[in-house]
Amino acid sequence: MTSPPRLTRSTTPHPAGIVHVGPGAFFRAFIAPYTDEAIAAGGPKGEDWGIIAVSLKSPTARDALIPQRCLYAALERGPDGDVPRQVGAITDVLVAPENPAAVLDAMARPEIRIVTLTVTEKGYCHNPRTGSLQTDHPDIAHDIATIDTPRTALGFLVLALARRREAGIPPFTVLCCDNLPSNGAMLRQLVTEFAGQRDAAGTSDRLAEWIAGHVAFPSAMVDRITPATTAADLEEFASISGHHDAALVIHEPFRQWVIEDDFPQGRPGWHLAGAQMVANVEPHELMKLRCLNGTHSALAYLGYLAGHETIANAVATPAFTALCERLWHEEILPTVPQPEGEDLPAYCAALLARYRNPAIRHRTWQIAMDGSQKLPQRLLGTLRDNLAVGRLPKGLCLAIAGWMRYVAGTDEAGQPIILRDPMADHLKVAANSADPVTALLSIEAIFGTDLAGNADVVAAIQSAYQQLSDEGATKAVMAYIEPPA
Ligand code: CS2
Repeated sequence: MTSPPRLTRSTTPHPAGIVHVGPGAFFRAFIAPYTDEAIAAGGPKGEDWGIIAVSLKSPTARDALIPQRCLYAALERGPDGDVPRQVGAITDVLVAPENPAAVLDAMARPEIRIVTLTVTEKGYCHNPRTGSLQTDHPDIAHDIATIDTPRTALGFLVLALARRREAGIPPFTVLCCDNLPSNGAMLRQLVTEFAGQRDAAGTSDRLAEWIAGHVAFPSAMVDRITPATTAADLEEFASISGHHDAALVIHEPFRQWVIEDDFPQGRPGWHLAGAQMVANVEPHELMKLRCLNGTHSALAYLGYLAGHETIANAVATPAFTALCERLWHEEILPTVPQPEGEDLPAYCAALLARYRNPAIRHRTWQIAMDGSQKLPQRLLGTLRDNLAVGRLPKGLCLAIAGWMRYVAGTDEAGQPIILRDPMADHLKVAANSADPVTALLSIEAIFGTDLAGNADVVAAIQSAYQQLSDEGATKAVMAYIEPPA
């Protein structure tokens, strides 16, 4: 590793122009560094884009960052070594449950022109299959009624927008940076639905209409592999650098940010840092969600069951490499429209090299989390597009069966799997019933109704599930890549 930076700030923090919700590792490895570089490249005019980070849950990020004056190192780990960088875009960190008023005040300030979000799929409290608001979610029900103490991202956005309307301040632009399809359009729909519920309850007046007419929700595709930082990473970094960095993040060299350029109140010069500003991000999103996240989830479930702790371990085996290659070339790429400027086969070859990066220990267990929220956009849309042209994609069915085996909660050695999913209780019951495939496929919030009604799909998933149970994941993957003659 080249000599790591000291955590020093030579100038005062930049004035804030952005509030970011969800200050986890991905934000610190991606949005903050891009913004830092944009500020540096933008000269004096680019300076007022500092970021106030907001945690909706725990104080962890605040407790790590504030004692370090919001400075931290982002450590790029490539096959050829490590490159540490100091990131300085963050100006403050707020913890919403401790002081929701401070968060609303920050979001309502005129100089805040953008609110960015990385709250993970489940943070939007939507039905993963349809994208509509889960009005029976306890936090959403609470936030629809509250005047000043929201708990959810949607609650904060809508209450802050309402305040700005009342004060005659133009609305901020909302930039969703989570791995969801058409994420801007989806968030616009959720925010207006939520505001509509408040209008109906009499807590606001025609707010939904105002939001729909005045607030921009550009979509974005985000990409950088960022495993959770472990205690061992912190120790290793401290021993090399000589200082403890509680907010350290570790990421791969690659990054890609494709953003719809719709920022009525202006934006940082993210393009100066390499972000691609486009008119329509959808083809880029589909490419990434299906090629990267789709195979990531397949590797996570099948790899975990086969005993691989990390993605790099899984793709170090010929069987799991061949699994990815067959999935891409036979089942995924035929469903992906051509994004401008991308070479799809080369994109997939580069993905394999990224997965193989031995310096990135991305745990299969981490990616396996929240499958109920991830399957629809990662695997099920691709499955449906194959069915629409008369193809039965057996590899996707195997990946779905892998998820079904995984959520049953016991691995191939009989050890318990710690299942993290907002639907965990429901999934465990279904997965441990007499006919797990039928029981899981009938969960409409994940699968809709069409897949359970397709006899070919049901048979393919049943057969893959049986094979996984009888012979284990490695053999099931081998049988898919080399079907018996
Ligand atoms: C991963 C993603 O955790 C997961 O589910 O598939 O976080 C993935 O690493 C990123 O989308 C890469 O950009």
